Amino acid sequence: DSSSMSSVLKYMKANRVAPNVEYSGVAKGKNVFVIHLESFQQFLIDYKWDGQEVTPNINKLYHNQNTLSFDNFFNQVGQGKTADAELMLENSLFGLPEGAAMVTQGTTNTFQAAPSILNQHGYTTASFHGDVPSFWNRDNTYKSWGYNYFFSSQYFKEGKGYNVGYGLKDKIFMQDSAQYIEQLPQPFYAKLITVTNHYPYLLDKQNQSIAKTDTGDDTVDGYVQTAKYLDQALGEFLIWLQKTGLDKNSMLVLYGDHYGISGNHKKAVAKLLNRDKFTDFDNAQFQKVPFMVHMPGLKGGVNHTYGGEIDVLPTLLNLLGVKNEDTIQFGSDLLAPNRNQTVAFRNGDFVTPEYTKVGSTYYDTTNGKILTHLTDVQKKQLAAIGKHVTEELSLSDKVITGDLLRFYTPKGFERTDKTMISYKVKDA
Ligand code: GP9
Ligand code: MN
Repeated sequence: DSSSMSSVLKYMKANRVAPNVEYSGVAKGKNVFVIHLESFQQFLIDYKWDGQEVTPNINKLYHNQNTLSFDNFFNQVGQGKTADAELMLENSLFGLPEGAAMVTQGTTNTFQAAPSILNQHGYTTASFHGDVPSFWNRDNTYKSWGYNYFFSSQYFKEGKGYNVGYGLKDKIFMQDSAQYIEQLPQPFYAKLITVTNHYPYLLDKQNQSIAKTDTGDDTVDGYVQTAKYLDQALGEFLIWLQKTGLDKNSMLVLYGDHYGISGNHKKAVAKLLNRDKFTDFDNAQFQKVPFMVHMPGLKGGVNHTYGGEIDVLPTLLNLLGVKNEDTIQFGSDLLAPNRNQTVAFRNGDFVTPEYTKVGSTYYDTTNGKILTHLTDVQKKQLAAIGKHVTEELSLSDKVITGDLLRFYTPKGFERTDKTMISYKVKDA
């Protein structure tokens, strides 16, 4: 209701952080590629196995001087996994404590999502994914978000051995997406959701080009193989971008959506990371995923700010020079000086540059040690951080469960008319 909305607005007013003006509009009018790296964790960056880099193309991009890379960027998903990541990235709203908001609210809710916002700035918006359109209710949610096009499995060629796990293999998917990308009016915002690097990390012999790891844990050991395959698919895609010249007028955004290896595989992970143990603190650190923005001429470097998926939309809108002052977004520009570096996890745990909370245990983030004797000052700080985390999560939940955005329209915002959008949706 409207009283919930006023508490949300009050929160926004108190917590809004001005973006980094040095980066405002540096990508104005550029095409945007958002590449969703399925289950891709930060530890894979520069990771070596079997005498080779697992992901050389992603590593190269990570270290490129025209890439803004982040090494303290966390996934913040809950049960909705990929769906939560998509929701956060394009709305700066948290996933729900249970289930996936794309499924439960995606069809009916009012959103002020990236595609709608960018449509108004002359962008054509399209999502690409090699699974059936109904998965995570994408076919309906994307209309609510304003996606002009949704290229799902319905649009891609089929063949023997083309699919593995949840959909089209990444190399075929990226290759086959090209014909549609080429036809998009520019500037466009195109999101490509890969899927091969998904549990249980299956891949045909022909496409395996690195040995499995040797932890002895079957749910873990194929991970490097599919991660490498994803990296190669991206490498081929980057070459295509160069061939078309699209690399020159496009901004490339890459992110990992969530962990590939869950906290239930401590022994195997310790072995992978060459450590003797893997604690709950290590597991919190293990939730880091890549976030990179690449563009010719962009002032890059590895940025150490603590942030996460909730912060992507304000970051991108600033780079694109889109005014973003009265929207309902729970994140902040990752490049903003003096931003709040508290990273909230869906279960109320959090990480900051100083503190890490896992359940009822607090750690010193700088060294991973358990804080056993909290000083009064620390107690106060932790209580304040905890309160902030609870507040942002519960207010975001109210926005979604109460469909509060239908009561509030940012200045000048116009939602893309859903009735004008249609995708091929014959389901398998
Ligand atoms: C399926 C894919 C997988 O279409 O996006 O989602 P996940 O299992 O990672 O949430
Ligand atoms: Mn996923």
